[in-house]
Amino acid sequence: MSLSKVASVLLASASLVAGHGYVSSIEVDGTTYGGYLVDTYYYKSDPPELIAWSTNATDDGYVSPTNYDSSNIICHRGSSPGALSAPVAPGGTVKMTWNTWPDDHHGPVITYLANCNGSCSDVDKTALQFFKIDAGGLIDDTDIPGTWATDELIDDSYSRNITIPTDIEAGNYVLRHEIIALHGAEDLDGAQNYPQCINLNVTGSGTATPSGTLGTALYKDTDPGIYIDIWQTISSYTIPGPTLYTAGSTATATAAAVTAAAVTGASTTEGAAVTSAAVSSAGSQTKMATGNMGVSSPSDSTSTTSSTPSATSSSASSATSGVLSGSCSQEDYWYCNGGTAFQRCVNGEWDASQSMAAGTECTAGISETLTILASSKRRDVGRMRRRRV
Ligand SMILES: [Cu+2]
Repeated sequence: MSLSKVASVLLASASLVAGHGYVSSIEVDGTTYGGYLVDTYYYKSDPPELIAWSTNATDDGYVSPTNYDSSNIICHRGSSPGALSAPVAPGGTVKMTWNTWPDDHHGPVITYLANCNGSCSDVDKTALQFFKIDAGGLIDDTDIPGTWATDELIDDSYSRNITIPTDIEAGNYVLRHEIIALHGAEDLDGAQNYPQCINLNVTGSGTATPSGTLGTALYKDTDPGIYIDIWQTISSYTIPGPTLYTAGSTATATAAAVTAAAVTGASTTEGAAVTSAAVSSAGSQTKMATGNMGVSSPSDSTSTTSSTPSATSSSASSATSGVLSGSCSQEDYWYCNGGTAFQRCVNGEWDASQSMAAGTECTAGISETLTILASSKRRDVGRMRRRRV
């Protein structure tokens, strides 16, 4: 070990109280892979070969918005590609598990893919073009600073499941998974990005080649989902980054901006999740079914590799009323039934219908986020004390 590394060890030991996190374990289609244990492997002369990318972020720290145009934002500071890749089928599941996460570091959890166009083990990260495949943002703003995707992640044993699009072409991809902590984001450059990357080898016979965005062009410090005060009631939260890609759609940069109208009085009861409008995927309806008909299952890759919508799919058939049952393909999507009840796509199935809270209604239809319109009554919520870490 070099002297400088010894010095780094001592410094890192002194700053362990920081207590952020990193992805310590990855499950890909049922097989578990080790993450890059930065507080251990960085100091080893011969660390194990992994699907995970290495970094030198031994402080468990973050990348700040002032570095959004630097390569540090791509796969964390000083990152290098993993030597290995995990095979995954289209429609397969990747479960990213963090070693820990501080519960006051609220914010979105976002995941992207980028085609390496060859091996990922020696790819130039600055050339990778990422398309978003999964995103969770604000779930419920009843109690400031709200319930966020990070809180879901903590509740799920620090993990999040991500579904690989069913129609992307086979090849080697970098999966970029990221938490953005917003507890200090009311200040410009106060957000904290914690990106983590792994290598995947997507199998199958997909043909889709979604357009992507360079890592250094994903965000700006003034993005509405980056520069935001979560310590006051939020009428809508826009998940940052390019539009969510969903199988069967063509990914474009034109996010259908859905802005929740005057939600300041969102007087929801527990269970009525307020996820205010954010990324509405313009092409997402192509795989929705109407009424009680099932939606094509994520594992049904043969019918979804085609660019032509299948029989149960029509861009005009997005359900707006009636209880849905059976399978659904867009995990975590919401379905607002006629404005008065809602359901969610959980583990590939529509869950039980729940009534909207008194005085609220949702915008009918299926979308990534449930838009809730509140009665005109304002909530009387005092401004919560800030906690800064
Ligand atoms: Cu912190």
